[in-house]
Amino acid sequence: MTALPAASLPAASRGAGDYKSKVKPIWCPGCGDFGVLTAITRALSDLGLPPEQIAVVSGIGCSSRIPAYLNAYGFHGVHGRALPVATGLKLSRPDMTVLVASGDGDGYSIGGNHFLHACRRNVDLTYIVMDNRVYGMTKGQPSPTTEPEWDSELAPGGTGLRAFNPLVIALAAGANFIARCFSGNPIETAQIIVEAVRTPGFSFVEILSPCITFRPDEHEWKKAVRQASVSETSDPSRAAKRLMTDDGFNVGILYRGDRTPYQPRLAPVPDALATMAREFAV
Ligand SMILES: Cc1ncc(C[n+]2csc(CCOP(=O)(O)OP(=O)(O)O)c2C)c(N)n1
Ligand code: SF4
Repeated sequence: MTALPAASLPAASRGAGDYKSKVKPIWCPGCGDFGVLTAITRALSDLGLPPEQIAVVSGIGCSSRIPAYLNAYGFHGVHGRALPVATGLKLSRPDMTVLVASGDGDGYSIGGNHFLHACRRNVDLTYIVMDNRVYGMTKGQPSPTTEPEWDSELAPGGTGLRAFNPLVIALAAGANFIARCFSGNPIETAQIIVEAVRTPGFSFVEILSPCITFRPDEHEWKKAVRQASVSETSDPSRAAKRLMTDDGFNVGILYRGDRTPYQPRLAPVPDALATMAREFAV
């Protein structure tokens, strides 16, 4: 858990910089995750949320370091387990805005099962996955979104395995908001994160975020990404068709539904627990 957020300024005087912590990122210079950090801080400033009302939960990976760089509550947890932690937090503290940060290895491989059930449960969370199609932190193994033919020292000749499409999976499993962004466009990404947070239910934001160290070929992404030529839809069958025929580089909000978020009524806290909570309150 990272430190308590710094004391709040009045909403009007809070800029994006006020959502950055004093911890300096140790990402490789040029890593796409810098753009994601910029986009998140800008989105939080646009939303005008007090830092003490925000929690950012992550797993393990270069991308999952992001809570430490934000001025908000943070939980840098266990590999692949960010979503269950965030789900518990949101259900017990519905007043908090909860963001979840992950990578394609953390979120789709070891955490893949939690991804399906988080979409299905539709708890009011914003799930940001920094997809670089590789395990960056552990030095370049292929992930579930790596192209089958990607040739590398650790997978000579490529894996030959079909890459999965996280957006289609999210749609089929019940996510209420689905978008794709590019870390090289932090302003547009911030606008989409704002929409994701404002849309009730489980919002999934896939951000193409190059790993310039183990996938230097991803420098080319800036030429490949384009604004989706069609506007968002609330029709799941139209969204599915678009996503199945998409080359993976259309950015924008692709789907927004109107499912009611899952938020069971909280049971009253038993006396003994309430006493303990008072004793340990900070
Ligand atoms: C239980 C467990 N298994 C494996 C690891 C090793 N490990 C750490 S990060 C990581 C992959 C991270 O990849 P990704 O989520 O794509 O993040 P990136 O570093 O690319 O941002 C792995 C396999 C671990 N920390 N814990
Ligand atoms: S290894 Fe890749 S993902 Fe990790 S910090 Fe470096 S560029 Fe970013």
